[in-house]
Amino acid sequence: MKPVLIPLAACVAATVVLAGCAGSGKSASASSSATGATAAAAASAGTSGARAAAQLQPKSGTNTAGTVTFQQQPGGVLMTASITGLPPNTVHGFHVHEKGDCSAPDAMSAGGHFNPGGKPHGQMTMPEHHAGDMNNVTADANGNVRVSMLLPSLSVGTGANSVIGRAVVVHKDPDDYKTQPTGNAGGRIACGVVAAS
Ligand SMILES: [Cu+2]
Repeated sequence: MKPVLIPLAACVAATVVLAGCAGSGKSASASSSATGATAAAAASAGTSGARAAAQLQPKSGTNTAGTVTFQQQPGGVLMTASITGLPPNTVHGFHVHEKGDCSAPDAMSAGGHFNPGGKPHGQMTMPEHHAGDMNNVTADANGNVRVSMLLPSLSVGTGANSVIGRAVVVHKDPDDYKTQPTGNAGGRIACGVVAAS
């Protein structure tokens, strides 16, 4: 935003009432055109509004379960997760894996991180990361997670980066966002295949 140039005296309370001060609407149109560009770029990778979901099943002898939904949006894919049965106040690696196969008791059947671009593993905010890299999830005092993230490198339904037919995996340990290619997140404690919904 650049409205700092305008009548500062008239806008002394600008930090609080920015919208009121910038009555010209300049700041609003500037930011919306920026988002619009991102939107156009991302929309080509998926059908806007398309949805998919995965039901997480316990793996590796845990009671961890949950539901993960994906919806194509202009800036990426909006992922929402609701997970139960984690140890209280713990942090867990959380990724989309390449194979939609959760049949193994340890979920190793889901393969590695979903990585259609052949990138190194990293945090999804870093320039280079697997398309399936998501942020760690943190369980509350009751062992539950409710979180949403906008995933910039995935799509729903079309293109090489579509989540459909992949798997969502919850790990025992936190992802360090560095160790290649796994993030050193430990065993797989829940897994769900992603299907169109
Ligand atoms: Cu993983």
